[in-house]
Amino acid sequence: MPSRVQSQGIAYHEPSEPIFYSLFFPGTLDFNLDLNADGQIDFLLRSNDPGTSVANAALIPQGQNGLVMEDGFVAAMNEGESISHSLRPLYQWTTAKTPIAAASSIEGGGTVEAGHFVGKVSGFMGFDLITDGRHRYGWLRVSSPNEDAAIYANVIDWAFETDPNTGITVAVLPEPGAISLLGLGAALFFTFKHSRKK
Ligand SMILES: [Ca+2]
Repeated sequence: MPSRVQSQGIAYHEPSEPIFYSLFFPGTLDFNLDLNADGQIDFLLRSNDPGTSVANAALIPQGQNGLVMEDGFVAAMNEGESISHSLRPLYQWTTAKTPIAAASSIEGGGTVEAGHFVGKVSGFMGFDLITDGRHRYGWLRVSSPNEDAAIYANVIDWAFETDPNTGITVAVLPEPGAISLLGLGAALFFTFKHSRKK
């Protein structure tokens, strides 16, 4: 399997509509994520999966798609980590529905939270879009306005490597000219973000 480090083509996307999960959402809420904009839903982002009795959020792969998991929860990956066929030993690929976070109320007030996004302002989820046995690896960034992505977070942006079976590095984007952008809105947003970062 080829494992080129150099990125040839990265598709970057910033959602035009708010996409979020909230463990306080009253009932189950799904967002359909079509990450490569081909009309096929790739993942469901679910608030409060009814399969468990505690408040939760989950990422649900569709078809053969995969996500990066750590100890039974969606991994909260960091900038600079690589996503490819082989992952760091603490991570695993899974095609199963995987909780992002869970929270239960305790007597006397407060909550007990579980998952890798507990207390994080933002983090990255690794994904694998599989079409005809070919893998396209990517990352999706979530950010929490109340600084706890185990309770509530918005999807900020995502990117994936368009060359099949080629790894991607979390949050690393090539120069703007080398990116195949999905729509003008994404182009404008990227330019803004890129210049602000420097
Ligand atoms: Ca799709």
